[in-house]
Amino acid sequence: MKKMIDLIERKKALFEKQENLLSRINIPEKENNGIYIRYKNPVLTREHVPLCWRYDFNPATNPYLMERIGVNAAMNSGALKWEGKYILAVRVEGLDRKSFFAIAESPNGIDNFRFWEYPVVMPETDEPDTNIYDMRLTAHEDGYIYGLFCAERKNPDAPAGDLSSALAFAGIARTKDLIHWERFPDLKSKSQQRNVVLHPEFVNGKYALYTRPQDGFIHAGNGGGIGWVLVDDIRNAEIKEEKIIDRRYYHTIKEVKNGEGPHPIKTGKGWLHLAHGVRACAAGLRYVLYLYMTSLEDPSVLIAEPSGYFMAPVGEERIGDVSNVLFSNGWIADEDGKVFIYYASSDTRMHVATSTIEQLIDYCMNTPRDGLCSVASVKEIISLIDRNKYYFNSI
Ligand code: BGC
Ligand code: BMA
Repeated sequence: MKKMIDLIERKKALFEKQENLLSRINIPEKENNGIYIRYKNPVLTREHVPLCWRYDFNPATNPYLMERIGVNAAMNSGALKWEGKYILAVRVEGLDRKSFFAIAESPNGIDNFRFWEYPVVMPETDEPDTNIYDMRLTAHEDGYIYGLFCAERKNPDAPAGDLSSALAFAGIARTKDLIHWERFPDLKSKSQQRNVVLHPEFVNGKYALYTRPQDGFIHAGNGGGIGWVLVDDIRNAEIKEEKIIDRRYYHTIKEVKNGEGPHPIKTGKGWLHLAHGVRACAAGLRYVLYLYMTSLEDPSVLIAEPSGYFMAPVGEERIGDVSNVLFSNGWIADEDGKVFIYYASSDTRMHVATSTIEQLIDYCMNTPRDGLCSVASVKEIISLIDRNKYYFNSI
């Protein structure tokens, strides 16, 4: 009897604790750099994942009220404003290292994110996926919502005993309700592909993709950066021609690799892009976020390339399963120009920062370009000091 009461108490406490977390109000950080405002609490963590996905609440089959199916992380989420709600297509990763997608929604985009009742059942192609992750959502002008994600499988040519060598493919699926998904064949590509993103509009009557060709699973090799591809049929997508639109350069934040984040936002001044850049250091790979812009007439033409990172991990963001990582595959632009940037820190949890289209364009257009060497950086600073002298003398 005592044991039964204990179980009831523990179950009650679990639900209460989670409800407090889910309904917690988020507040903006006081300090900001004029470019964006970070919010204090993560918007999603593994603790947000519904208890019914993790616990068997039948005392007969789970007398110790053990967590049966643990969750390791809630991270890299696609985003979409849908039916007035802020939607995240979350990469949920189990203790077993397998990722899957689950939809969470919030009424205001900054707190009260709640998962839907069931995780997404993503159909497979003829070749089953071992792991799926990092979905980008695009409400395309053809009327469907597309989800493009990485489908990872073991490399069949790996030497015996090599249980790490993998191949990355771009999975393609679409839906109308975010519940029922129709899967198409993976993008046909000579290179490995992760971080493939669908542009929201047709370009010359074709579907347009941001790609990220790599020679290997981890190493870019000759893959020069973020690519641009037009495909005739998204239900059977194949890369015929791929041009690099945002290159990697020596001694920059994207020296080792880069990849498109969510699909770009259309603004009066051009397409606004959010991407991640990776460099190597003694502690491993460091992932930061950066912005760039391309032309409205031709979304594959760069028009603004601010130097350096836009956001990098700070405070607790620095620590997690894969430390020193910020990754974003989702943002939402509201009608009034407010932008919600959803980013994951250290492959562990999700956060939000807000800005406006106007501020982000200003940032892209007026941040100096990367001069690619220290002398050029110093020149930019001196030019700013001199302009500031004039400014101070003139008021
Ligand atoms: C992981 C990803 C990671 C990739 C490259 C995959 O197995 O699931 O999170 O980006 O490897 O390191
Ligand atoms: C990558 C991404 C992400 C991840 C990052 C850091 O290659 O595709 O899944 O956040 O590595 O581990």
